[in-house]
Amino acid sequence: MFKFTAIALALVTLLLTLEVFGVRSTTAGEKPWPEWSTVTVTGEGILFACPQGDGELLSDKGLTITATLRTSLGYPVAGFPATDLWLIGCDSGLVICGSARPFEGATDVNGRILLDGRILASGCDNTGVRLVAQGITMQPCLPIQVRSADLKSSQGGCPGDALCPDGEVDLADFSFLATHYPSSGNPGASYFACVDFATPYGGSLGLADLSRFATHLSGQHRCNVP
Ligand SMILES: [Ca+2]
Ligand SMILES: [Ca+2]
Repeated sequence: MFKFTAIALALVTLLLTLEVFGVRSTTAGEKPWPEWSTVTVTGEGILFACPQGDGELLSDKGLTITATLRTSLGYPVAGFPATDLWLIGCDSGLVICGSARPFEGATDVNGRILLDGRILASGCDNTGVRLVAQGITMQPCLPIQVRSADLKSSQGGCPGDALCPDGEVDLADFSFLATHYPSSGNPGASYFACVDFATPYGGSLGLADLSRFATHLSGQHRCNVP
């Protein structure tokens, strides 16, 4: 009897210690809480995206996102699947392709995960991106600008530099790029950052921007994820 009581007391003490030091892993179904979770990135950069999913990787630009997810009580969310994580534009400029999920793996016992992947998106957002975990938007806005090859629609469209992507890289997108591409027929083309798809960035568009776009136009790239 004494032995049983001693073991029970030891177990209770151990559990209390784990609770106090926050090493308890959560049970399945607990949600990450933005105020206790952290999201960081190794730097800043500009990422080219395509709704088909063959844009640039974060790591192509030397970027890795580290997320540490914790519950409303501050406990780590272990085993949280990366398929429940995705990025949105901080200024709502990106249209994410269906239920596309760019990341793989799961959080470790500390609720931590390193993220690399491509963004399956249309649109453009030069203000940055935020991580979303099971529909819950995390903070802060990370300094990663995203520019997709799909910015305009061939069905109806929209005027000037307004963006109205339709999920497909098509001639409407090419026509829009051409309005900002300097040429003998368009020497005074104005710079527009959302079509500046490749290095060097800034100043005016160049062959690298046109070439990158062209490979996605010729392949008839579109959002195929329902
Ligand atoms: Ca389009
Ligand atoms: Ca460029």
